[in-house]
Amino acid sequence: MDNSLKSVTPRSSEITPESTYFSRRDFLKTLGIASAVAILAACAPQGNNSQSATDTNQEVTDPKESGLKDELGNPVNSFKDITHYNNYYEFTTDKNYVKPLAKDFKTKPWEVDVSGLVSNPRKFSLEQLVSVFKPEDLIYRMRCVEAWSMVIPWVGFPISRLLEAVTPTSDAKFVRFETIMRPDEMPGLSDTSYPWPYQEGLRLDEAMNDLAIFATGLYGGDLPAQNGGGIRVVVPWKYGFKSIKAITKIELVAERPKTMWNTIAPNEYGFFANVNPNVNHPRWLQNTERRIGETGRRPTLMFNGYENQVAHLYDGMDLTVSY
Ligand SMILES: Nc1nc2c(c(=O)[nH]1)N[C@H]1C(S)=C(S)[C@@H](COP(=O)(O)O)O[C@H]1N2
Ligand SMILES: [Mo]
Repeated sequence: MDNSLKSVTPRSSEITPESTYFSRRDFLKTLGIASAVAILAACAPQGNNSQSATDTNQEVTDPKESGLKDELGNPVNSFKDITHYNNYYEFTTDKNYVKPLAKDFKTKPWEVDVSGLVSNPRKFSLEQLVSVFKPEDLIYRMRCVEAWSMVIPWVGFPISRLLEAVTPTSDAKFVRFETIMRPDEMPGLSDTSYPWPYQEGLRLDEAMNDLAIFATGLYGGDLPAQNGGGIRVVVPWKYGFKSIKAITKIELVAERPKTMWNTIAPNEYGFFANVNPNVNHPRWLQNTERRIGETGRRPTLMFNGYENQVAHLYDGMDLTVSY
């Protein structure tokens, strides 16, 4: 994504420019007549090594063969699209080069620290998260603020489950997420014009909505480094930049937290950043989008098509302006 700061000039070749979540059972039903590869992938237990699991059996997943669709009937993107075209500024601003640059990024072991306004602050290993919260297959649309989109079969669990396990106090009003910083493995961190670490936040009621998840995998396997492994946030009704990758810290706070894109360019990237076809970005329209893997453009849907599940969170907010 690009922004208004002179010192930060990402190459943005990309200004042509997310109901229902499925239970594992529904997901498998949705498969219909599916390829053995996809069924194997969807049933595979979480492996031990993200790189090898994802690069062998899943590399070949063809969405047309898998038959996987979201609840609106849109086919999922291929494993290749999802893992070769990424926004991840800690590595590079070039979406086509995140994968090669992230190939040595260690997604295991992984630990997340949960602190702040909670009764039971604690650390979770990725293995603990998986065994306690039991991630499921969930197909969500992902709509980048840059006006491209994908449909992604995540493996994840509701953020609400983790929050309930640590018991937020009555003062907790927001959740803040922070991305890990490993300068030796993340070459993009050397660009000090960005206010690292990447940070994001949600209002507590947004974070408690069932659609907001922590993703620990995709296509039934582990979460590749370039998609935010060890563990990331996915909030499908918001622009993609809210779905923060590689989180190492979760903090419950009383005040609205600082977030990276909102700090860089508040007039372009609101804190709420709900997908809204009626509110244009200052420098481009938001009423259509380019679905990766398709030609032409499709209409962008209010709340990325999740209006029924989330519109109530914003009762009383003027949805004709950006936040
Ligand atoms: N830590 C971190 N998280 C991030 C980003 C980033 O640069 N760094 N980019 C965001 C943006 S702009 C988008 S569109 C999505 C892209 O996710 P994907 O590459 O898995 O499709 O990740 C989001 N999460
Ligand atoms: Mo994005």
